[in-house]
Amino acid sequence: MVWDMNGGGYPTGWKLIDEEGPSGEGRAPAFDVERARLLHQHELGESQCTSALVKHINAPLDIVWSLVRRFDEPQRYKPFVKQCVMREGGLEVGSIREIEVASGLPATSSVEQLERLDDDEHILAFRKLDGDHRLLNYSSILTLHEDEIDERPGTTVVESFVVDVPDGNTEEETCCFIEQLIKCNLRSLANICEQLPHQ
Ligand code: A8S
Repeated sequence: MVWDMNGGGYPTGWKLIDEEGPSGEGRAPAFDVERARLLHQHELGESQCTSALVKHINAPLDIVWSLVRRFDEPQRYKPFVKQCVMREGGLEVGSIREIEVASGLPATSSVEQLERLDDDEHILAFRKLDGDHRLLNYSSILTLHEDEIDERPGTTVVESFVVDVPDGNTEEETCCFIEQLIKCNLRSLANICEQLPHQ
């Protein structure tokens, strides 16, 4: 389920991925939402679309960040990544990875460049440079925010993207397709982090 957050303290249009149902909808986020909003502002060109998804994870931020920051190993949590090979660098800005996409998707590969990796602010941004897929000029930003619920350490993930709307598709189709993929990624990230042992 995706709840469109016009209330609850999130910016308009952000979509909260929440399997718990509408009860969680109105929960006031315990982090600086204005800062998050500023981090996820994209400049939108002509025929581009953008969206932002939000997922709460019941695990400390350090655990979530330890998976997310590994630009060289997206297969750790992204279920559609079959394999990843570094073409240039490792975790420094400018590094380039090539992903082999799992079967069943309208793509086979994606070449992606790390644009930002901030271990203090917990920000990761990358851009798709090339590959056999239809998502031209795709770039995304993922940020983590400490967000405890009932005094239990938690993390809110915000992931936003901007992309060209491919010829023959509508803005809505494009956004919807990408949102589905990101939702799978963030659910998988949550499942893994929530199962890892931590105090
Ligand atoms: C990500 C996000 C996305 C990845 C898309 C949207 C992609 O790598 C996959 C399937 C496609 O059809 C397009 O964070 C493309 O990776 C999984 C190859 C671009």
